[in-house]
This record gives sequence, structure tokens and C-alpha cells, in this order.
Amino acid sequence: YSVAYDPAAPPGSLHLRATAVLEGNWTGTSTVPSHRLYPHQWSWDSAFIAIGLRHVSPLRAQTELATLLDAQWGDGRIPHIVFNPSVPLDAYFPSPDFWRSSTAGRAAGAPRTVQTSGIVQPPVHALAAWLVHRADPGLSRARGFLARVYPRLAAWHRYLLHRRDLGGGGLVSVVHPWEQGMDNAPSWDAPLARVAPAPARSFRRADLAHGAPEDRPTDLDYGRYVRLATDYRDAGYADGGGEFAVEDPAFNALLIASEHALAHIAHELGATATARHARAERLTAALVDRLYDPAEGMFFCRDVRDMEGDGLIRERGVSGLVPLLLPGLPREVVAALVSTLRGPHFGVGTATRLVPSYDLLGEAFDPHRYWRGPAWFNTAWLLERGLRLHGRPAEAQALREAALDTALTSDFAEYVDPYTGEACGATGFSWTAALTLDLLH
Ligand code: 9WN
Repeated sequence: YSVAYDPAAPPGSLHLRATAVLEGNWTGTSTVPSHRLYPHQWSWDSAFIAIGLRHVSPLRAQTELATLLDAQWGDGRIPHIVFNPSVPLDAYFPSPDFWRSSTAGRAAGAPRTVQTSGIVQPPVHALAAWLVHRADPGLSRARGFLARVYPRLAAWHRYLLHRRDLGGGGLVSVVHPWEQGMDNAPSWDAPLARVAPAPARSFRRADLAHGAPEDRPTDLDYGRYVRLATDYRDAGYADGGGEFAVEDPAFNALLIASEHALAHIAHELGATATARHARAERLTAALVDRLYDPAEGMFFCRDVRDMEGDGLIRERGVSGLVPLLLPGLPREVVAALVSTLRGPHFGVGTATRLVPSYDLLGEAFDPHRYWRGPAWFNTAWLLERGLRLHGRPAEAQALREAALDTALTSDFAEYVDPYTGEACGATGFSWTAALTLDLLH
């Protein structure tokens, strides 16, 4: 293939094109991931979007996060979707009439004026808020940005740490694959197999109107997603009772990275940061203790509801490499993660063009099906950061160039074939454009 992105050339056109994608997806108060496939505001998308947006408009980046935080529930949870009331109900499934947040979520403190989903997504927000602040500290201070977001972000972390420690080992569990953000990753296959799918005729998938069926989750996956979400809703979104509870390495690593960011925010606001840094270090130790497998050189998910085995789900997903992002990781774990990334299962720097979401040698590998093989830009961005943090500038630079090149040639695709870089899913996808901007800076 031809290398369209030339690192020696000025970043002008890539920068302009990425900015145009974000401009086109801006609604006035937040950014949609993609107008056709995802026409509302998504939680972790907005965090990644703000991280890129800060380079073109720090004010807009602040607004992106503030809009999301305005939909926070009384119990501290940040919903995974904030619905835009002017978008028709049938444009996306599940729609507000499925989640019924303002009624079913009343006991958990769902907002009355805005409709949201009732599940969450990975806590990238404090990290995003800190990076947005640093892009223009003067504007941030003048607007009291950090002072406004800090208590909300603290409540969000409190919710996760207190209500979602379903395994009792200090880590957070997700109660639905949509919460972890890598919806149909093979890691969920075993825990999902216990869930009786909702009948196919009981819901209508809107995603198939815009996405190729072979690039999307299957109908059977959707039946199980619907069952889990329905049961959670019907329990008033109370935590603890559900059939599905999994400790995921990426979700927990992002919480830890965000806890470090909250410490920086606290310090900037004149408060003490030591307790938060200490908590982040304790969580890092728990992550290694509960999810790291030294024999495989990577982290795995833990199925908290598995009563038979040891709970570890030995499917190699990119989620198991994301802890590379953490500053407090033992040296030998860092070294092992880097060699796993470069080894035959992920092929970075050798077989693949961009980090695959799943094991190239795994039975479930499919280069086009969503989170079962394709490469995504948010995970590349997280790993690039991890490589830089741990003193691997050459590997970081190679990953950065691969991501920029693929973003350009795929027209900012949602995800790509990890071998060829061929675009899958939506094009003009917001976090791809946003993280391109961040990598360019
Ligand atoms: C369900 C918006 C979201 C991302 C997720 C991605 C996908 C939704 C869907 O799109 O999930 O939340 O309808 O498939 O898996 O990571 O946040 O871009």
C-alpha cells in the first residue's frame, strides 16, 4: 500500500480534514459519533472527542464534557447515551422508550429533563477533563471549568468504586457488554452464553439500516444485550443482582488513569492529591493481582459470576493490553505487554497495519466483525500513550504514524481491517478524527 501520511510533511490537510469531521458532527452542545449510525451523545466517545477538540476549540471541548455531565444521575453514574430529543425514536435502537430513564431510573436519581440510557461506559472523563484544562489553562480558570466538573467526576468514581465492586476485590465490574464499549468482543461469549436471549421479534435493530450486517454484532448477540438491559431496567437500575458481571482490564485501567487525573485536578484546585494517587496505586496492584496472567504476558477479563473455573476468561483482547497506559505498572509487566503487542497474537510492527481488537490466532478472529478483530483508533491512541510513558519512543512513533496514515486513507473510519486498513462501519467517525488531531499535536 502507499503511505499517504508523510510524517515529514506539514500536518495541514490531515488536520483540516479531521477538524471538518468534528465540525460536521457537532450539534451545538455536543458531538455525535456518527450522524447516521449513532445520532446521540455517547459517554466515552465524548471523552475522546474532547481530547481532540481541545486543539481546535478548548471552549467546545469543555462544553462537550459539561453537556455529558449535566445528564449525570443522582447516584453518580454517567449514562452511556444522552438522547437528543429532536432525533426520531426509530433512528437508533435501543431508544429512550426502551430505557425509560426518568421513570425506571427514578430511585437511582436519573435526571427528569433529559432522557438517557441506564448503563455506563469506560471512565475516560477525568483524564479528558484534565487534558482539556491543560490545552488552555487561562480559559479553564476564567470559566471555573475544573471547579465545576471536579465534584461530578469524584461522584462518578465513587459510584463505580462503591456500587460496582461486584467481585469484592476492589475492581469495578461491568454489567453489560455495551458498558465496556467493545460490544461483541469474544471475551463476552462465555458469560453471555448463560443469558437467555430476548425473542428476535421483540425488538427492531436500527443499526442494520446503516451498517453492513457482516461488520456488526449478530442477532443472537443483540437478543442477549436486550435481555440484560431489560432486566437491569426492570430492577430499577439497582446494582448487584444481575446475571452478567465482568471485571475488564481496559475499563479498570481507564478508571485508574482517570483517578490519577483527578488527583492532578484536585491539586490544581488547591486540595491535596496524595490520597487519590495512593488509591490509584492500590487499584493498579489489584488489577495486576486479579487480572494479570504472567504466563500469557497480558491481562484477561474475570467473570465474577463463574462458579466453576478460576473466573479468568482466556481470550486475548486488546483490552488486556490497555493497562500499559498506567504509570505504576511493574517493569516486568510493561516488558511483557510490549512483547505481546509485537508478538504473533497482535502482530504490531510485523503482521498488522494497526493493533487488532482481538487475537489474530484466536478461533473467533474475524477481520471485519466489529470488536472481534478489526483495529480501532481509540485503542491505538491509548497504547501509543502507554508506549511513550514507558520510554518506548520508537514503537510509539511507529504506532502513531500507522494510526495517522490509516485515519487518512480510511476517511476516518470507525474501525478497519487490521491487515489492510480497509474501512469498516461508519466513515467520518468522531473519535477517529479527534484522536488524529491529538496525535498530530
Ligand atoms: C452501543 C458509539 C458506540 C461506542 C461503542 C461501540 C458502539 C453502540 C452500538 O458505538 O456501541 O453502545 O450501537 O453498537 O461499540 O464503543 O461508544 O460510537
